Amino acid sequence: MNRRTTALSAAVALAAALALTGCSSESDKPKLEVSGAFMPQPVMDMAGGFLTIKNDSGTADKLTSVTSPLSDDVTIHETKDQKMREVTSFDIPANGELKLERGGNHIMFMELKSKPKQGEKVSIELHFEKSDPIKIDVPVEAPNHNPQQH
Ligand SMILES: [Cu+2]
Repeated sequence: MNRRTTALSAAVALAAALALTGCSSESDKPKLEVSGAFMPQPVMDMAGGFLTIKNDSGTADKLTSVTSPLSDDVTIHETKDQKMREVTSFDIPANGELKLERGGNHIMFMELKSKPKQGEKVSIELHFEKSDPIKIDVPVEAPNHNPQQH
């Protein structure tokens, strides 16, 4: 084996080691943090839910469903051209965030079992493609509450 071959095989080994490192960091679990959740006090037997999910990792995830004792019919909706449409999931980009806000993407609660009032809290559980489920208590705000308007 001449010197050149030795250097080459060392380089190949190094590249392989780097590739392995790259792989293992990509299989890290997404780090999700939920903030700013609220539900406007429902006026009929349906309600919307809004929140932000921040992803502090290099791994993208997806919000796939939401469950709650408040309703057996909870879906996730996007709004396009002022019309809402059910979707199967929302992307939570790596090192980014998913925002559910008025006039845009939202959680939809139908056929409410009770009508929560302002000041009360609604328990919901968020389900993801990769992360473990996250359970949070969502405060009920005034029917016209909108944190975007300041
Ligand atoms: Cu909707």
